[in-house]
Amino acid sequence: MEYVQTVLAQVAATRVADADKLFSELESHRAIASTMRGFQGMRVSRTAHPEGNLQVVVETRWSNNNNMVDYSSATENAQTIIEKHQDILVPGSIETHRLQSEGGEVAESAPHFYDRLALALFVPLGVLAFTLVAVYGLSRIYLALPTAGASIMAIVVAVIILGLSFYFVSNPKAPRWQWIGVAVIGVAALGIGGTVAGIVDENEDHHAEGGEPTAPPANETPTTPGATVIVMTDNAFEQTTLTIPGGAETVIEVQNEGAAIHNVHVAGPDGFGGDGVCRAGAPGCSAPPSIRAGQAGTITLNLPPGTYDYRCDFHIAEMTGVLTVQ
Ligand SMILES: [Cu+2]
Repeated sequence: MEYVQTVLAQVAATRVADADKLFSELESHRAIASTMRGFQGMRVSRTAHPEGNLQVVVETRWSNNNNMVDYSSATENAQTIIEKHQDILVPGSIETHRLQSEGGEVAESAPHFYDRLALALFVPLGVLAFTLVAVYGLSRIYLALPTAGASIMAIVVAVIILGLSFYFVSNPKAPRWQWIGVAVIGVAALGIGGTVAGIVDENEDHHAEGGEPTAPPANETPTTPGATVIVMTDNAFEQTTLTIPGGAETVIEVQNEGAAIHNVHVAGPDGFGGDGVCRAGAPGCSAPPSIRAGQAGTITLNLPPGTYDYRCDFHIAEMTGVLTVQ
C-alpha cells in the first residue's frame, strides 16, 4: 500500500517562461525528500492546457500514512515550494490531495533510501554475524562430539547447506519468509547446539576434576595401586621405556600434566596406521584420543610379546617411547 500526496497548480500562460526556477527547486527538493523515512518516489509532470496555461502535477509517494503526514507538515514540501511561486500561478489553482494508492505504479517507485542503506550495510553485517555464529556454534558442537559423530554431522550440515543453496539459486523469487525462516532456524540451531555442547563440555571437565574412573586426576599416583602410569608434560613423556606383561589385557593410566594437548599412540604391526592420528576407540590409542591439559585417560593394550614404539600424535618428534611386552 502506498500513500500519495498530489499537489496541482497552473502556471499562467504569460509566465510559463519564468517557471524554470520552480522546476529546479522541485528537482532539488527530490534529493531531500528521498532521505526522508518512507519515501517511495517523486514525480513532476507538466501538461500544456489548450488555452496556454501549464498544468503542474507533483506527486510524492510514501510507504505509509504517517510518513506522508510527516512530509505534509514539514517546513518544506512540494506544496510550500509551489506556494512560494504564487506570482507565476493562476490564482486559486493550487490543489493538494492526500490519497491512498490502489497500486499499479508500485513497480516504478524508486528504491527507498533506507532500503538502499540496508542493502549496503545490513546485508554484509548480517552475513558476517551469521558466519561468526556458524563458525563458533559448529566448532563447539563438533568438539563436543566423538570423532565419528562429528564427521557424520559435518556431512549432514554440508548436505543441508548445499541443498538450501541449490533451492535458493534455482528459485531466485523464493518468498522472503523462506529466507528469514532458514536464517532464524539456522541461528537458533547453532545457538542452542553451541550452548548445549558448551554445557556438556563443561560438565565433562568438572567430572574429570572430580575424578571419574574414566578420567582420573593427574597426580602421578595411579588410581589403581601398582598400575602402570605414563605422565606427559610439554612436550615429553616422563616414561620413555615401559614394560608390561604379554598375553593379557593391560590398562595403563595416562596423565597430562602439561598445558598442551597430548595423547599416547602405540604402533601396531603396520606402524601408526592410516593418517597416523588416533581416532576414538582405535586399537593402540589412549581414551580419549586427545587428552587436554590437566586431564587423564587410559590406554588398554593386549599385545603379543615384542617391542612397540609409542608416541604422542601431537608431538611426534619430541614425545616417543618404547614399550616392551614380555
Ligand atoms: Cu604431545
